[in-house]
Amino acid sequence: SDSSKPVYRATTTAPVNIAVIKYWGKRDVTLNLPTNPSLSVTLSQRSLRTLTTASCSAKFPKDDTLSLNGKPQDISSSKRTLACLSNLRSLRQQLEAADSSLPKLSVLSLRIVSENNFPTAAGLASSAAGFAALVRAVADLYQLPQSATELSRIARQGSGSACRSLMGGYVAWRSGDLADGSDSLAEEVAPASHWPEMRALILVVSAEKKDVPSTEGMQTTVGTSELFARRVESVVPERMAAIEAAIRDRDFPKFAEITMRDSNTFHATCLDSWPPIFYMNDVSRAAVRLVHDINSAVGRTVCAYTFDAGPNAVIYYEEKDSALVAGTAKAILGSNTEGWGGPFYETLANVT
Ligand code: 2P0
Repeated sequence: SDSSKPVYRATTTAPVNIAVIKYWGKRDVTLNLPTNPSLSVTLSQRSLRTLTTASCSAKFPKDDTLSLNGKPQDISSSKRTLACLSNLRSLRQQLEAADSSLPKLSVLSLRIVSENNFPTAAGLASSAAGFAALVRAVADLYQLPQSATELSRIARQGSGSACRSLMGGYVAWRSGDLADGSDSLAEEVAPASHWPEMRALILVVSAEKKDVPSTEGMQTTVGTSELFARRVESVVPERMAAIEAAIRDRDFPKFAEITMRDSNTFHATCLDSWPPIFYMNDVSRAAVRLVHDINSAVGRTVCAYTFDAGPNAVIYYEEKDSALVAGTAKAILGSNTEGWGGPFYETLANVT
């Protein structure tokens, strides 16, 4: 009877992360192995997050199910979701094989229910928080002993950037050398508490779905951009070392310059792709000019922009400059810019 078939359940949240050294390019599309390392700041779960509940039971229908924002998703056509679930099931099977007193959860079908509190697929890193939450929820349900870094290997197969959302603070994704991806992992460079003054303001220029999906855009860039090779060979390795030092020293001007330059280099390789790819628009460019204008008017670097695969701006600044940066950005962009989609999110980067 159904009463002898318990429902096991775990609920978790995962935050969005915003890269300051961008992941763009895969050396292996199936395993999501990147052409270069990347580094991100994890945002506060209080503002942007995915909430996921994973449950399993012998009562459930035979096939695993996943719903996102109330809409059922077709898991069987998502190789990435299947890869994550099969990796997690094997880890659970290992536990069950070693301890026969454990319930055999690995043979039960899963029901995963996920909800974002921000626009999906609008260049707001929804896949990062989504797959990180999925992996964390099932790992918790299965009571897996693996560390966040070990789980990042699984989340990476869901979406590359998801591997960086399993940790707080400043997180590096080491690209790794091995063909099987076992050394392509995320690690915390510094905890949130190391630099708690960091803030991020998200300027939502458009909540529409983006034009060119990341995977497709990356492949076009890898295959056609001449600037891209130099980015991978020398530009990113030097910037990774420099930004890790800036984070260690809490050197905001240095952190800011590297962040802005890497966003610009990433979008330059997009423009250099054939056919060219555009993610930034006129409103994005107005935000770039505003950040440079604020910095030059103040006479020191108080804010830094970065843009992902979409037009939305993320502006990093320190708490002490909050009124100056967030106040000015809202006053100018919020009221005067045509095509402004809003809303703004001010988020404590870093405090989870
Ligand atoms: C990043 N982006 O580092 C970069 C910067 C967009 C621009 O990671 O194909 O959704 O799932 O591995 O992770 C967006 O790419 O791509 C991304 P997949 P993902 O955050």
